[in-house]
This record gives sequence, structure tokens and C-alpha cells, in this order.
Amino acid sequence: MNILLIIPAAPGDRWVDGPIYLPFPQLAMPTVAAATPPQFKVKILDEKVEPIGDAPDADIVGITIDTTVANYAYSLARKFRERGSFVVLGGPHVSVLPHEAVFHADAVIVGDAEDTWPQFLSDFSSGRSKKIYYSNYPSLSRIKPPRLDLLKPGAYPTLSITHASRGCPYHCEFCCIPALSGNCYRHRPIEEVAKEVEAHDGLLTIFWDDNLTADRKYARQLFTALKPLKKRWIGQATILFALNRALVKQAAGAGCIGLFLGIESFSTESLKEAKKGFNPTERYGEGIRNLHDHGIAVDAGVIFGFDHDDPAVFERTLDAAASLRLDCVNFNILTPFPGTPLYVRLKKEGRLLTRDWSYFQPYKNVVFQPKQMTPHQLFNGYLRAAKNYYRTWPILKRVFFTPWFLSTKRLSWFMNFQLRKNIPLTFSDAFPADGATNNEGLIEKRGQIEKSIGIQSDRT
Ligand code: B12
Ligand code: SF4
Repeated sequence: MNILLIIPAAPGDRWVDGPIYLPFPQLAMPTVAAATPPQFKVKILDEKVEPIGDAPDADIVGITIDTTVANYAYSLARKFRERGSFVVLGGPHVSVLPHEAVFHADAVIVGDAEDTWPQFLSDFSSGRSKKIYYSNYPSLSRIKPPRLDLLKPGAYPTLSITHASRGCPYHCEFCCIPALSGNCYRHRPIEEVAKEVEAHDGLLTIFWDDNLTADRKYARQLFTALKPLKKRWIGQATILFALNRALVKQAAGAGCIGLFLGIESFSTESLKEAKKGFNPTERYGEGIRNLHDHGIAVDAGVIFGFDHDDPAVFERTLDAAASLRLDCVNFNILTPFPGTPLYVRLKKEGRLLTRDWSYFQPYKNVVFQPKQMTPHQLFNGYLRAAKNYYRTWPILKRVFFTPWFLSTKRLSWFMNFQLRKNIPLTFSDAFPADGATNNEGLIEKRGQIEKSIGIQSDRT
């Protein structure tokens, strides 16, 4: 029996279409492929790098879906069902909205594949598959290494991706990780992770963990196991990790050259509002210095649009980013993804502007009514900040100040130019003005909400 696993990409998000967001491979489908019993023949097709037209006919088609691509993925599911394949959907969007996804599929998977997928395949083989499979979020002690060999060779800057944990112990308001990971934080056995990293032959290993260092004891043991491998790696953590000088030193010794840090905001009020009050703004400088002292570059995630953000937030953020000497910044517009407490709150407050998932793109749209700005002001402020930050001269200055280790500098250079590519080129590319848009409903709703909460519209 043939299985085709698809990583969907809507037109405009494929690499042939031009600049795209970080061109790294995805871990979900290689992991699902690894969890597939050997009697099935599996292929992976990443639409970002190869056209779907080349897809072979398959008995079962699995599609992984995040919210940004949900509408497009549903249309793909329809196409494959019409061609006679049995279509199974999974991934973040499906896991939080299984009852929506099930309308577009023959079966859906909620949560992890390791327990659900083999069960579905067994049921399917005996002709009695169910509509929805719920994961029990099993122990990660015996998961198989991802089938990276099924990704298109030569299509990505590195194929060395892995993960050591799933989930995160925190509950930030805008984040759906707790919902996706069954509200638990699980680790893989360290020797299995180290074995996988040892087998990587790329220049750089990427840990796709949600929060690699949340458990300090585990992190220490992991770094001890990674050290003798003499590999370089990057991952995701919180600023709390950066404040632990001993642990940072150990991470650097184990090959860490860069971290994505969820800074989110420089305002204590906004962080409290986002249930991320554990980020100590007054100690950001100390944390960044710790990382820099050990040759670790910092890509800071920043979000604009919290209720405490006023129109001056953009300027303040740029000043703070420059004075902290961040190596690069990942600017986002606050986006209430389904499955987050933020989505529930904004819906209750009548501030969601649309449920058309194709607009839920933190780089391209404002899908809610901000408190202290109009959606236009928020989008314009975000865009101006990002464009300003990613001018050539400031990039060169930043890379100059990145710690002097060849691999760290190279990483900083790569990330700055990749993130610059991600900025929508013009205002109208991403958020068309009235009259030029095909989304009149959204614009009209904006008008109504602005009026109802007394915001003066800045649209002509
Ligand atoms: C690595 C990562 C990235 C990478 C790589 C992209 C990728 N899609 O992997 C990069 C940095 C490029 C990225 C970009 C973005 N990401 Co991202 N990313 C992640 C992250 C941290 C880890 C994903 C991962 O590899 N996990 C490890 C694998 C093994 O687990 P998994 O993906 O959950 O897959 C398991 C199950 O879900 C299941 N499964 C998944 N799909 C399917 C399909 C089938 C058929 C079956 C049977 C099972 C199945 O099986 C797997 C094994 O158990 C997740 C967080 C998360 N935990 O999901 C966010 C996450 C997926 N990203 C998110 C977002 C919003 C984005 C961005 C829009 C930007 C942003 N500001 O964060 C962009 C654009 C995404 C895009 N469309 O390209 C959100 C999505 C929210 C949502 N509701 O859809 C998440 C959940 C983060 C969050 N905090 O909310 N991301
Ligand atoms: S934003 Fe980061 S720290 Fe907060 S819950 Fe999500 S993964 Fe954890």
C-alpha cells in the first residue's frame, strides 16, 4: 500500500515564487514517516520545493496543516479525495480544530502520530477506520529517527534537524503549544538524541523544540552528551536560560552558536497581559551579554499589537533592539491562532476581524482589532519597524557586533538576510487599502468594530 505525505504550500509560499520565510525543512512528516509500519511504502512531498503535479497516485494521502495554510490544504484534500485517495489530516491546525478538519478529510489525527497513526493504518487495512483519532501523548522514549532521507536532497540549506522535547511548561496567552502538546512537557532519552545528532552530516543541526532548555537538569545532561560530538547547533529557548551563566557556558561548549529567544516585548505590562510576566525586561541586557560572551547569537522574537502597545511601541522596540545589540529580530503582528487563550478572549470581546484562516499570517495581516491603534496603524508600524531594522547598513553593523566566531557571524549574516526577505515589499502587497482588496467583508467588519469601540479610522 502506498502512502504520500504532503507538506502543503499555497501559491506565493513556494520557493520558486520568490523570497520565503526561513528555508528550513519540516520535521512533522519525516517523523510521521518514521512511525509508519514497514509494510507501507511512504513518500514525502514538500510543496515548498517540488510541485504537487508530480505527485504519484497513493492509496493514503496524509497532509500536515498549520493555520496559515489551512484553507489551501483543505482544497488539496478535496482534490486528492476526488482522485480516489483516502485523505488523513494532522498537524497544529487540525489538532485544535478537528471538527472543522473532519469535514475535509476521511480521517483526522489529533496530536502526536506515534500512537494514532499506526492504529489508523491498522484499522484502515482491516476496513474499519474511524473519523477522528486522539493521541494520548505517549512517552517519547522509543520514537524512531525522522525519515530525513525522504526529503528532497539538495533542496534545503541543511537536513540536520531533530528535537529533544515536545511541549513547554509555560502558558503564554498567544501560544498554542500547551494545547498541541496535551498540556505536557516530554523529553526524549538523551542517548537517542545524541545518536541522531552524531549521524547528521550538515554544517549545523537545528533543534526544532518548542523550548529546549525549560528543564535545566535535562538541558545539562543533553549538553554533556552533545559536547564530545563537536557539532554546531541552534535551538529555541526563553530569556530565563540566558540568565543562567553556567548553563549558557555549557551550551556553548556543547556547540550552541545561536538561539531563538521569545522576548516578545520590552514592556512589562504587555508581557504580564500575555501571561509571559516571567520575562524580566530589566535583565534582558544581562541575558544577551551572557550569550554574546559565549559566542551565541540571538534571534529575538518580538510581537506588536498587545493591548498595552500604543503607537509609540515601534520606535521604543527599535531603540531597545539596537541598544541590546540583538543579532536579529523576528518581528510579528500579534495573531490569535485558534487553540490559544488569546483567540478565546478576543472572540469574547468581539475583536476578531475574520475567521478566514488564510489571513492568519503574523507577517502579513492584522486579524483582530487592537486596543490602542487601528489595524492599519498596527500593520504600518510593524512594516516600518521591520523595514527600518532590515536596511543594509544596520544589518552590516549588527553582523559586525555579532560575537567574533566565524560560524556565529555566518549565522547572523544568514539570518539577517533571510528575515529581510520576509518583509512584505509594499504596504499594498500585504494589506491592500480599501477598494484594492478582494476581501471586502474583512474591511467592512473592521469599519464596524472601529466604530463600535470608538476608534477613529485612519482609512480614507
Ligand atoms: C519548527 C517550527 C517552525 C519552523 C519550521 C516549519 C515547520 N512547519 O516545521 C519555522 C521556523 C520555519 C516555522 C515557521 C512558522 N511557524 Co512554526 N513552528 C515550529 C515548531 C516550534 C515545531 C514544529 C515541529 O517540528 N515539531 C516537532 C514535530 C515532530 O512535531 P509536530 O510538528 O507537532 O508533528 C507531530 C504531530 O503534530 C503529528 N502530525 C503533524 N502533522 C501530521 C499530519 C498527519 C497526516 C499525521 C498523521 C500526523 C501529523 O505527527 C507528528 C509526530 O508526532 C512549532 C511548534 C509545534 N510544537 O508544533 C511551531 C508552529 C507550528 N509554528 C507556528 C507558526 C505560527 C509559524 C509561523 C506562521 C511564524 C511564526 N511567527 O511563528 C511560520 C510559518 C509557518 C509556515 N507555514 O511555514 C505555530 C502554528 C500555529 C497554528 N495554529 O498553526 C506553531 C504551533 C508555534 C506556536 N507557538 O503556536 N515554524
Ligand atoms: S511562547 Fe514559548 S514560553 Fe510561552 S508557552 Fe509558547 S513555547 Fe512556551
